[in-house]
Amino acid sequence: PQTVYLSEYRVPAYLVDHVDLRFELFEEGARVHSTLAVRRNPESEDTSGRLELDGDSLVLEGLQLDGRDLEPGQYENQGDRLVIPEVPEQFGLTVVTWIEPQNNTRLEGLYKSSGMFCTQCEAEGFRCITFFPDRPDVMARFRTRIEADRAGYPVLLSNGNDVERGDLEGGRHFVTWEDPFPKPCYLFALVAGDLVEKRDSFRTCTGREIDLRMYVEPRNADKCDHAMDSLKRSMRWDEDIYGREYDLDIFMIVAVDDFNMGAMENKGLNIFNSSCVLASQDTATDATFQRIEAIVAHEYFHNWSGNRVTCRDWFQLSLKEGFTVFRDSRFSADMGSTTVKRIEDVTLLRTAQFAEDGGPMAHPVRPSSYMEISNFYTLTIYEKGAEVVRMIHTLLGPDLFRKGSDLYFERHDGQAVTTDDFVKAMEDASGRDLTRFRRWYEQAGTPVVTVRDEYDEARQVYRLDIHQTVPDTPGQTGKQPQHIPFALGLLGADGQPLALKLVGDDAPPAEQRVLELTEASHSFEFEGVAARPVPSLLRDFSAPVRVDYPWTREQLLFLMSHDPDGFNRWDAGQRLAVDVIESLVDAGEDAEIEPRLVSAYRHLLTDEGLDQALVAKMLQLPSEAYLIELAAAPRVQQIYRARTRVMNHLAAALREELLACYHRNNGGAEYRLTSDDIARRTLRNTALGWLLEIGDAEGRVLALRQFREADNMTDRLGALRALVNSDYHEDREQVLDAFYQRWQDDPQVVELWFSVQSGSTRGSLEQVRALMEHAAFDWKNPNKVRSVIGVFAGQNLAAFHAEDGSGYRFLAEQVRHLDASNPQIAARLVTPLTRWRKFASVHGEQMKAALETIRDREGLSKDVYEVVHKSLA
Ligand code: HT7
Ligand code: ZN
Repeated sequence: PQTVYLSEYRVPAYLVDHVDLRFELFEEGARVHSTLAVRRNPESEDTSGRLELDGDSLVLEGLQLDGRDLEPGQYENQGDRLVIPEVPEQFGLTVVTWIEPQNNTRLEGLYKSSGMFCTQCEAEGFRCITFFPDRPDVMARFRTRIEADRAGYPVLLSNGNDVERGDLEGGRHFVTWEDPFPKPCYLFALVAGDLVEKRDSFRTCTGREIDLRMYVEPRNADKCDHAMDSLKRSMRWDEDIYGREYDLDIFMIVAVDDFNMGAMENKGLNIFNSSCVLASQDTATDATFQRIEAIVAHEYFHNWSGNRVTCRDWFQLSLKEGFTVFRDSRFSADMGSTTVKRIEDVTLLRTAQFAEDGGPMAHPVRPSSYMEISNFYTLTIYEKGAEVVRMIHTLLGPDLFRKGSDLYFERHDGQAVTTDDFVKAMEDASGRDLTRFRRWYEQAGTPVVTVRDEYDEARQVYRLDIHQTVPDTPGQTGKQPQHIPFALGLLGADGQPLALKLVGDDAPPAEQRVLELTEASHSFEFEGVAARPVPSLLRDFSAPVRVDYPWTREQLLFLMSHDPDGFNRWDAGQRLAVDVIESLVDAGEDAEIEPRLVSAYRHLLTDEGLDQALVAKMLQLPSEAYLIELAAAPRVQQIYRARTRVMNHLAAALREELLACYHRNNGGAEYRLTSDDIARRTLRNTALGWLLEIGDAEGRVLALRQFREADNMTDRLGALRALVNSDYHEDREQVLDAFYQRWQDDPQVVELWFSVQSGSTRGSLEQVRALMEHAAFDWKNPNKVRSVIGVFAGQNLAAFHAEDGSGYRFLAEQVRHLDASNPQIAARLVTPLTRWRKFASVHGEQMKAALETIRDREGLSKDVYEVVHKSLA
């Protein structure tokens, strides 16, 4: 496969002003008539007169230029490209293609899911529908006519407004849609199916009434309210916080079962993976409700950050994704608990994005090359990209940041631009120089910030020496220092924050400072410090870096109870738990477990005056994945055993407190989605999980009762998970069976049922293989593949890293199988194996061998080829 380079970007030679589409949909395929109004781009240096259009898996049935058929000698159909060597300055081009959506298992372009037609065009799916300049800097107005059988497909949707509809011969009908906003073809969408419509409306800040519509299969009609409410909250929030008003008269959401990602922001017609939009108290957990709110918001926010202002090319993907994740994250924080949301974001970043940034696929937020763009929808582009925008927000402050975003939207409305244009708007609006800050977009790798401190009692000065390095990553060495906003505070021995005054700095004393690190090394001296303080570093995780500071356990315990920064209080607890677990990895079975960890957890469980949402987070031990990420050469079985030992020890020592916590939080009240209620449910289910972990008999009775009596899925699944992760084998089988009997007709609940089992550390590889034989497992459905195979490799780490290498061989086998039908999902699934260099010798070699079996598969897709070859290089 070919590599595409950012340095080779050229403006398009031809622009398309208008696209007229006509879809004839049939059971045996679809005919697509596309008429393009094309003109030469005056800004292009290419004056050859040669037009090149992208295509993929298309049968060309007709080609006309300005109404005249082109003879075979006048064009060249190269399969992935249609070339017309000589075209006029301006012309109309009609292309007729035949495609087979019913056989499209890649789920790119036009495909069928549960009997309905739907599209996924980002990033390069439109070329699977018709020949077209499939690049985001070609923006056109679309008019789309859809024709289909009326009985089978009563609902026909596309972008914009419906302008005409009517009947056709043979029981068929049509609807025509017109989208007034020029857009790249990746935002095109079409849906045809037998769907029910749920309606609502939203009055914008200027008094326009927007028609809100959700389209779902009839059996899901009662699962739309939460998404609809989330949508209205998002629309209001974007007006309040960013001054962004919705622009069309209609906004539509469609749920489809087979979808490669979470959702897609097509203009005016967002398409969602069913699991990311449908919810009811009975079928969705708190986490699902929160995820839906975040994704609905994310897709809606794209209407401005992505659609009105789009990307010039796919190297700029983080322009829309990083910014939009930042926006949805602030929205979720505003809707719930800011600290909890920050903890969740940082947990994902530190566990998975840091791993990506340290692995073979490491790439900058703005990559400079790729083979397959679908492989670059990564945690680096999304989550690190959001952190980069967040740092701009921290450096500028909220008012100047808003000025910058206003300028960005105003300056670039209707354009396809770059991440640099975004930074420039922020610079111009604020007057700040972000030259060095741009390195965050250019350099891959997680910076390491080393902090050492010294206290001078005689001068009453506390000094911090801070040094940063950015590690080498594939293809990038010798990196420059980055511009890091480093928030910190100092605590006195009484636990009170000190007023910070830097030597030689006129700024008035403050309890928190954001130091700006721009050089490799800095020293900061704080004056008037009466005694050695405890530093609270990188508050609220002000930059996506690793901090290296020689924490003592005393300091961590101190911060756990005194730090006014909620995030750092949680982080101190995590660091302490990591330290305790790591110290046990090489110790004997009888090594003592830090008694102060038990007292700290006891305090968390018993002090009801603490923020219970934060407590619920603080009680979660660092995950195995995070412990593995932190280790230089992780030995997974030992890490797993050490972590389990600590959990069992805590559970046994705190049994009474856990039972009290369970009963105290055993509501009985009406199910609500406030952060208090969510914290309560998290606490009681955490307590239950720990009690079952040690096989507590009373815990077992409570779990069985909760499973039977729960009036919501969070509690029902909490009880199920606790029992599945216990040694009560009979109960385990019984509840699993009862659960399946009750929910087998609901695919989203069956996905939960699958993942509870495949992610259970009590489960074996044989059990996972058995799940794949289950009637509900479906290779064609990405959610099922993820919930069984993906969850096994990502969460059941002791089994995945089994000493005999069986977990690795299993994953390789599934990737080889899936690659033939859905390369995008296959390439994502392979990720855990790509980290083979990190693991101690035997494991690493086994992982590498498994990767080689994938590499050697004949007819490997471009998607999997890129990931496997780069990770073996
Ligand atoms: N912008 C959307 C990306 C997306 C996607 C990318 C590749 C393959 C399939 C896909 N489905 C959706 C989702 C988002 O970030 O909003
Ligand atoms: Zn997005």
